[in-house]
Amino acid sequence: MSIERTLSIIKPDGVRKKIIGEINKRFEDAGLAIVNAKMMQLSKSDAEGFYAIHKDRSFFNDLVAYMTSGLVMVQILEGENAIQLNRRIMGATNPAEAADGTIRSDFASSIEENVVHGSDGPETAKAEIEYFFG
Ligand code: IDP
Ligand code: MG
Repeated sequence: MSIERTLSIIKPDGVRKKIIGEINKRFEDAGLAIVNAKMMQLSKSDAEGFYAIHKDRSFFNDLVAYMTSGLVMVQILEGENAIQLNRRIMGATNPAEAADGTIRSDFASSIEENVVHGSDGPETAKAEIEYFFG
């Protein structure tokens, strides 16, 4: 284990639900520090580039429309084992499968509108932080 950084996004549904504070409290209570953050309105090309790995999936166009539907909070979380810890706090992609007490179990309305993004490994964390923070 080591001190890591990971990219977190509070997606447009999370911002609309006014749970930025609630979500960030969960990260901080778990020992993660928010070391950079910015509110953004993603453009279509921002969202397409960020989710390029999913470009051939049936849900890609819907995903881009959702991610550009309002402001997002893009942030860097830092701490011991931050990448996996953040994924654990978020819960599974599908809220129906997310463990009790996770963000997605508590707040997500569907497999698409699932409130938060988190990098899934060291390489994606590095690339995603670079994508938004240079
Ligand atoms: P993750 O966000 O848990 O890493 P991914 O499989 O990387 O999940 O998918 C990226 C995002 O695409 C999800 O968070 C969700 O918003 C959306 N998504 C994933 N699978 C589906 C699906 O089957 N239908 C609609 N949207 C999906
Ligand atoms: Mg993913």
